[in-house]
Amino acid sequence: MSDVKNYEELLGYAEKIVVEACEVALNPGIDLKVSTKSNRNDLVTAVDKKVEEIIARKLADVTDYPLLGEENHSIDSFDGRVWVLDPIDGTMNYVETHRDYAISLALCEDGVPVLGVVADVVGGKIYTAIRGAGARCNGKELPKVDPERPYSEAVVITDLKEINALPRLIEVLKDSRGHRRYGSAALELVEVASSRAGAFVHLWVSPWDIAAAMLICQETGALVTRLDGTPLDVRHKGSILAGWPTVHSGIHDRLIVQAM
Ligand code: 2AM
Ligand code: CA
Repeated sequence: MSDVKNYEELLGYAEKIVVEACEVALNPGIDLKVSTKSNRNDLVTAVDKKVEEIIARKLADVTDYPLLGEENHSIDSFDGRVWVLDPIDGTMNYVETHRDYAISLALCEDGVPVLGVVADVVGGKIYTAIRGAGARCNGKELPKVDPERPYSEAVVITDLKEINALPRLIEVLKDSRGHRRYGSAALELVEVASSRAGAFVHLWVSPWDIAAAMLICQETGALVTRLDGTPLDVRHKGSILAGWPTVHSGIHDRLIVQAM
């Protein structure tokens, strides 16, 4: 085992491993064997498990950090360095629409993402970030988001499930450019980082859904919190509100502050 410590080197390994895993997702060579988890639309396939196994093995060749993976890898604690992996984020899309799914890999230090890779597998885009050093897409620096672009110019990414749980969202969305939904939290977050969407609202994300993409957002100047505006601790499942600064406060004020 090599003694790999520095972020650039680690990101290089992570990116290479994720790019190789994209080929497996695109050409898995095995039966999908789709099954359900928490509900009929929460899917897992043999490919989710295969991608996770391959990435776990390759990570273990270069570091001895523990791995938290959605399908098969648990950790005792988030202390120190921990890899956090979603082998396929957007499994429903993987099975049904064959696009808009991601491989998401982050390295956390004491529960804080310090580097991240999100692969838009079908779109052929690899988003990366190192804490404090900016975010990139296919190697090219992602420009900062516009901190003053108003809520009225923002497309908001959210879903019927959020609207059902928060009926006020319907009124809030009327002030925006409208809403969209892609079905992969990691890809939805990089839409915000890439300035194509102004905000992303989801009520039930897990660490592996957001660890990498949240850092990519933060490195472009987007704000990432819980829906109520409190800090987001990626170690725990819960809500997320990510957005360009004015759009983040625009949603928070309309949805939370004005409701009080
Ligand atoms: P997944 O595809 O890895 O399960 C879709 O709503 C987005 O939310 C996806 O990023 C999906 O990740 C995530 N998600 C988290 N919990 C989920 C659940 N119980 N059912 C479906 N999607 C879930
Ligand atoms: Ca997944």
